[in-house]
Amino acid sequence: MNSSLIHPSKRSPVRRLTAVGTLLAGLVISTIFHQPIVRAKEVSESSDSGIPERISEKLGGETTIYDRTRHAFSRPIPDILPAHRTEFFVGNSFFNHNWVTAPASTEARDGLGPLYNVRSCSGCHFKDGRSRPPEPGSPMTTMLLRISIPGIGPHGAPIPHPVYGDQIQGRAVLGVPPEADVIVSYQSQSGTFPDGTPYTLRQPEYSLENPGYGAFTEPLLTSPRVAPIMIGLGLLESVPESLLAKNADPEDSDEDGISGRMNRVWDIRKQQMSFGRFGWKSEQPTVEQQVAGALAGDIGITSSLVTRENHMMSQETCLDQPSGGSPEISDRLFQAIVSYSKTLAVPSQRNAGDPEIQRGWSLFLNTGCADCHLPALRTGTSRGFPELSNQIIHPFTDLLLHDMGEGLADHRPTFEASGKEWRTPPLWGIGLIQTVNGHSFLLHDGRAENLIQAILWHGGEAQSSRDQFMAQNRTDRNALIKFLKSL
Ligand code: HEC
Ligand code: HEC
Ligand SMILES: [Ca+2]
Ligand SMILES: [Ca+2]
Ligand SMILES: [Ca+2]
Repeated sequence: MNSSLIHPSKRSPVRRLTAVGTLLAGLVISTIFHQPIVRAKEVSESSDSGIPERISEKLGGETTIYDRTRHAFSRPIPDILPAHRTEFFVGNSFFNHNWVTAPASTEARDGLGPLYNVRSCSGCHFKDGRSRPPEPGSPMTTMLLRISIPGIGPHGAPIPHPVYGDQIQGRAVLGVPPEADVIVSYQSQSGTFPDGTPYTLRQPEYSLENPGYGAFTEPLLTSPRVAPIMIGLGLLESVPESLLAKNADPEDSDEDGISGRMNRVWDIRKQQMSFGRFGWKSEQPTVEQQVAGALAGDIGITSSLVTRENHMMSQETCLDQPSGGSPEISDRLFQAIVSYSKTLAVPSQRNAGDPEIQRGWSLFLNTGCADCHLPALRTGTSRGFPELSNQIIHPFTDLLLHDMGEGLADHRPTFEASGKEWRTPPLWGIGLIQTVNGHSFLLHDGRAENLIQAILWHGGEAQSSRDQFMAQNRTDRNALIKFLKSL
């Protein structure tokens, strides 16, 4: 990391927030919360993107909402511009509604498939939240399997499989064979913490069954991915590239074992390579391109940005299917979904004054978690979205790629991300997934059944951090987990 940053392990222990000793219940509106807020000035004085001693419970800056219910990920940012509010409601409607086969009387919503995964965005991002892996033995529906063949394609992109393309679509419109069922099975491994507490981990294995277009040619590269939470994406898009670049240390020149690299990916709008921010390997440069990719790849809806249907020329039955228009989604609706995806608010941290949570936060810093899960960033001037501009945010990500070791590797390079590298995922909202989505599965493929398992899978650059977590006593581990659950 950049040497101007204060390394957490070199700092004095985090000060207790004496004024905030009370346990807080219900909606957090009390003025004592103004106590721990890191003011913009403080962050800029300590370091641009550095590690503050305290974080505000307003994880999304002034765009934070106070909601800890099942709707916590579905709220627009407060003070949203009226024009964006309109787009938010239109976008919300199209995010949740099912696309139908063309031609249909509801012309604005037809064009589904011919190949698709699910019929709506919310089919995976249920309640704007996070999807879960399928039960062992059942076909994958709400997550997806990216595929490719070995080699490097144009601009460094993976090379699509000649028949099945770059993703398995397990469903298709009537008369068209679906591509395949992706089935997961798990192998359990167990071990014990140094203090004797037992744990188990499960390593997933995937198989492709019922192929609709002939056997899969080997070797096939695969990468399973669950759908992440939709909150705060406009904020993450607004963090200046220069700020993120400061945290990159591709050659690990400060020798702290952590490199952190930027992915450079193809930007369709700009027709040039751009910094990748979105997706588990940072393979999309903008929310807009991610949305266009999802429309085409996951639902089979073409847009002005991704004009091609998701099937390959060799999938002949697909070629005869009626189209829902050219493109299938109008620019107005497409932009409404993009705007919606940028303006979903981040919920506040809960119970920030709880002493155990504060201790967990200090352990988070001292265990090296914050080296990658960066606690504070600042957005720049967001073009077209003044309401997202100049915010101090606490996403707990550096948006950079890290080698996470063999255990998590997918061995499928994507642009500059190697088969072992993953983008640090934001941790805001992580403690509300159970409430909103009713499960606790974590990591890119949902293999971790809870927070502890997610940490234990950390390897590579995060190995030492993981080992420090393991070596903690149970009380400390619980405090750290409680802190994560407060996010
Ligand atoms: C089949 C499941 C599925 C559907 C349907 C789906 N997504 Fe996603 N979404 C994902 C997955 C998986 C990722 C992570 C992608 C990756 O790692 O490449 C993702 C990532 C995203 C991201 C980036 C989030 C981040 O933190 O990087 C956005 C934005 C997004 N989806 C929007 C949408 C929109 C809008 C739709 C509907 C047009 C949609 N998605 C439909 C599974 C889905
Ligand atoms: C070297 C960088 C790095 C360090 C250090 C690190 N992490 Fe992570 N963390 C990541 C990456 C990258 C992932 C995503 C891995 C994946 O999904 O395969 C991740 C995933 C997670 C997840 C799951 C998030 C999700 O949305 O599924 C949690 C929770 C987490 N880390 C917590 C921690 C904690 C707690 C620590 C300190 C003990 C820590 N991390 C240290 C990089 C890091
Ligand atoms: Ca279509
Ligand atoms: Ca395909
Ligand atoms: Ca380093």
